[in-house]
Amino acid sequence: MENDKINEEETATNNSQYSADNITALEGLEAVRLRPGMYIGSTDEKGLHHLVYEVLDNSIDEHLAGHCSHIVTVINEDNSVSVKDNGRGIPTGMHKKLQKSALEVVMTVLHAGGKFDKQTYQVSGGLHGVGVSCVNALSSMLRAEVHREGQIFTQTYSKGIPTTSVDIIGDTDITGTIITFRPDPTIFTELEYSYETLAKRLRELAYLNKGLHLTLQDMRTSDEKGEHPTETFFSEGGLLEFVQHIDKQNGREVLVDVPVHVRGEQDNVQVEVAFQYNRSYRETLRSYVNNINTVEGGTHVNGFRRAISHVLKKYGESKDLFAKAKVKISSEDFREGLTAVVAVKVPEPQFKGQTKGELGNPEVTSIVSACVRNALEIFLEENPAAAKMLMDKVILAAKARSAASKAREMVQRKNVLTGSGLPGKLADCSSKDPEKSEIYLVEGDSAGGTAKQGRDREFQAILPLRGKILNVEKALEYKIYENEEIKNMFTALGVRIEEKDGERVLNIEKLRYHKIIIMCDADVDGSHIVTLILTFFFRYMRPLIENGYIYIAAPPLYQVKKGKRSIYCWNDADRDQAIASLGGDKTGNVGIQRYKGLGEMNAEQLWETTMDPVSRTLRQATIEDFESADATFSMLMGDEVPPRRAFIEANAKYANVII
Ligand code: 0RA
Repeated sequence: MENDKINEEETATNNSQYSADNITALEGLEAVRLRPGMYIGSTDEKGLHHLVYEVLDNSIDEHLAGHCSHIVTVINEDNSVSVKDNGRGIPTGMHKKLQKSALEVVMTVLHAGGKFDKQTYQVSGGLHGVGVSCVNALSSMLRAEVHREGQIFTQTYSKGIPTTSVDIIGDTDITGTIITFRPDPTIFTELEYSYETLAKRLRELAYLNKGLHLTLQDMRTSDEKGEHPTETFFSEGGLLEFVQHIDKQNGREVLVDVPVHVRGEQDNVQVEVAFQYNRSYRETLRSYVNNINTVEGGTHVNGFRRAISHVLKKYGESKDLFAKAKVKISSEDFREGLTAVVAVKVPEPQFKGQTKGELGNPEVTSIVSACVRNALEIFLEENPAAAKMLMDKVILAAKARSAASKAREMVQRKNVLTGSGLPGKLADCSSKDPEKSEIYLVEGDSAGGTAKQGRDREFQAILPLRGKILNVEKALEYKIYENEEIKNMFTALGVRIEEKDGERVLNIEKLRYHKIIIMCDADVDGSHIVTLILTFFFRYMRPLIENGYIYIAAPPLYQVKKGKRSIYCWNDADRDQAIASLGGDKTGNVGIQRYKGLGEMNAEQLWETTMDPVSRTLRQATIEDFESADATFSMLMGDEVPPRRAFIEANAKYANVII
């Protein structure tokens, strides 16, 4: 049947068919240009990078087919990108039905994708796998160069339409494909590639495709020796090394030296999972379907979690450990300190969820679950000492969870009982409309006092925080409810943590302010306090960040004064400009005040510079990338010093503080 169809297509070569197909191809490319978001997600920075991932996908397919060992991605000087592989090369022979080179078909026909012969791993519904023709349609220029059968073939396109024929430009003794494309500036709102973004994806792809060398080179910059930044990503151990990398990057100490690593296949679904436990209290789980990161998880992740809970619970019960320890175990307890990567390959994945980042195929759950169950049972049997450590950890997690639940109840119940329930230190605003109301969380009682004098009482509330708040990254949850400053934040904000199906969720229905502004001194201690407060919001009140309610105030660093004229400055460059504009130079004439802390400003100055909505600068806290934010908080607030020092040294130049 399948063969019949192909034969029929190959022989249908009459002219009307040919031109009709051409029109269809053009319509296809036009559709991509009209609604690029439908094909590549967006036309911002994300979409721009997506073009590269799309081209890489084809080369990785060659690797999966066993024909490609090295892929080189080059960011060219003009922000065009070249992806070069040593695969078999895109076929260049005549496509019988369309009467043109297969190369042209692959590059110009939507969904031809170059994968005529393997429909198996075509991704539908997700954002990848739309094919290199989409990239072509969205590029002002694309050039394909194919080394195959001893010859070099090239063709060039503009907006997906060929501008040359397929030309033979020379001889070659290698095979492979080089795609160079320049994203169309009339489509994309951002045109500059980020080395870091591409490096992160290539690193991930190296772990997901062990044995494949992935090189990234940036021609836009060079060092003193004239050499361009270049990195090659390669993993021999695949996911096993991936979980080790994640824990190392997060500065986490592992419980057992070697991760559990499983591979299996059933009904055409390939499963690969690696996981290990560390001494932290967090779960870090990354999941992939056909090399695509599934940020919202899905059936593969459910299968993994089900297996972990099932096997560990059975093991503990068989040894009567939970009853002896007098704890009631919940599935959450098996997730504390767990780092895992779950990667599956599914022939026809269905993606759902808000960002299409969740796998929907129900059959995958039991396939992953069975695979992981087996491996974990064997692991526990073979490593009794590790099993004992794991069980101790699970029991501790259950105890801590129960303590946290009680402590939370105490704090949250007390609020209801004590009338207004608002903290004594809070100077509330008169407005009761959360959308119009703001709260300043201010470092120290003295600056808090100044802010209370300087504010607009109608809509600005002030909550002074004493000194450094608790580092929640290192504290068990129940400890945070014993902390005065944290308790005050819960009550002042009017939010509560509730348990739904064993998960903790933040209820923000009664949130009292839609702007929560952290205001600290512009010095090292102040920055530390901002980080501590952000860590608290990230770990326990993340929806407030996700909804865009969290801001950081920016007090000025200098006041430059001459006579009655004064200019506030937020950095050294502005200061120098202010000095010049007031007719002074660095040696004097002009008065320069350097503000080390909020306390050096009077109420009026604080209002003018930092609190007046008309003139203040607020920085909104956002989460661009959950995984790297998670890793950064762990690393900044955790135990390991070297990664923290490296981060501070690398990022000090962005910090707007006086050291
Ligand atoms: C179709 C068939 C074959 C290879 C490819 C496409 C192919 C596509 C791309 C895109 C970028 N690099 C690529 N490398 C290969 C197999 C051809 C054969 O059987 O030799």
